Amino acid sequence: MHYVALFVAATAALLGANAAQAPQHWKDLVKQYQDNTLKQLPQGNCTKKNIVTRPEWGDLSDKQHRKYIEAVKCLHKKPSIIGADKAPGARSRYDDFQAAHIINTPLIHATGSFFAWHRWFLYLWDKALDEECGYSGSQPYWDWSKYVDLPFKSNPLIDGSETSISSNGRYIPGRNGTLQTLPVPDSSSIPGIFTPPGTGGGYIYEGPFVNWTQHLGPYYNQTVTNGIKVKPNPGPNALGYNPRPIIRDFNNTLLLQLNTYDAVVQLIENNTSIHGFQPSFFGGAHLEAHSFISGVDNDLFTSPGDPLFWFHHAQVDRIWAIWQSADYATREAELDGTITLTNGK
Ligand SMILES: [Cu+2]
Repeated sequence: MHYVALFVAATAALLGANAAQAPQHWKDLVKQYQDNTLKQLPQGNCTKKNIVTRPEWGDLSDKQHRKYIEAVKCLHKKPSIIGADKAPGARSRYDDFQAAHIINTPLIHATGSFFAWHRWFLYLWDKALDEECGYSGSQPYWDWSKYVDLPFKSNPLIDGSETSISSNGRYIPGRNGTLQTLPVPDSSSIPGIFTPPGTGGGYIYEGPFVNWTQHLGPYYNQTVTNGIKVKPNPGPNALGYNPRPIIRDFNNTLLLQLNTYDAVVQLIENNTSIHGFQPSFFGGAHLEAHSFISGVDNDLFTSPGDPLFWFHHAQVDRIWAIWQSADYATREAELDGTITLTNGK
């Protein structure tokens, strides 16, 4: 695979996107992104011919779905190399990625490095899928808007079939939402992240990831009160060994607020500076989709433990790339803030 930068890599993925129900304005933004990105080529070793593309899951064939699922399971079988000093609970190469996210969480969320760190993280993930597990494609994205007003079973990514990333958790009634406090010195002055209960709350029960075991986390022990009792992590900073299946709690209401095509267009158009774009996106569409997935995704630290994380963040990266492409000269290297969570406030 050839990489220059992932904003370049992501370009041609959009060429295959099925945006049939998308408003014209959104299609124009996507077209502008493709044109402006291709105009920059060749760049280094990257040309129009070898550019890496990111597809939307629904645009891939079942055969391609199976290959991807196989590669993720392969990373989950390969032994961890991160080292017990860093992450004593890590058992697999998959866990190494989750551990890196846990360890870096306070530096990479609501900080200047949020977008760029996660772009690099996706790049390393792609590289591991390719070099360690022989997956020749690139991480597909989850187009939230494409399925947002349909039952989640309409989305082949989460329809629970053998070619999906499994589906919802079993429904558990009578739950409260979860509240994550932020890992800052005086968290009492900063509102946490509240997620209301959704339509699942239990373990996933259909599709290829039913027998998947997560090993690290949780960081936030309040998830214990949200339906299934999750054992607190026995190690330091959620990095001890704590095997358990995946919990999900899909909630379309959350996506309908900030993840529709119209909302995403507004996010891009209304924010001409990174200082508006990043906080609006981080606290808006980005968080809503994490909360839609729920389970381990109600945990800022451990969210990559659910394989849906990669699809969600490929879409976050795509939206950032579309925003950047409107004015590469200014926006390509523009960052918002320091590397202290919430900028030390
Ligand atoms: Cu993250």
